[in-house]
Amino acid sequence: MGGRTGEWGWTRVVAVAFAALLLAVADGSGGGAAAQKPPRKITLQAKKYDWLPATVQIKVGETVELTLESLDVPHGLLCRELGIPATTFEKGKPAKVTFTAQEPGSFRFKCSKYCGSKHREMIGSIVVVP
Ligand SMILES: [Cu+2]
Repeated sequence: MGGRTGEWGWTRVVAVAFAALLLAVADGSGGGAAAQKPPRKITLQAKKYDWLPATVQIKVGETVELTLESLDVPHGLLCRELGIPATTFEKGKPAKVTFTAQEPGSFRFKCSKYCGSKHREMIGSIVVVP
């Protein structure tokens, strides 16, 4: 008897999992259509002790793909307010980060990889306009 109950329970688990899978697939195709708009690509270069450009302007809701290039030593990008984790990159080995700004404002980002005496002054900003 106990075994039978167990079998039934298993069948239900499978049925629920299958239903969840169908829902996930349905959701995925819908989201895919919405996400088809390609991200805006911006190249951000770093050199001791500047960001080029120092200010990046984007729009709320816009998905942006930043390509991070170093012109000299290894640097890093960090912008907690926009959810960009510390990402290091070096000359000849660019890194990419993708993010979507959810609200307008001016957000400062900094170098997250010690690169010399004025490392702390290596600050730029991402301006998100409505
Ligand atoms: Cu740096």
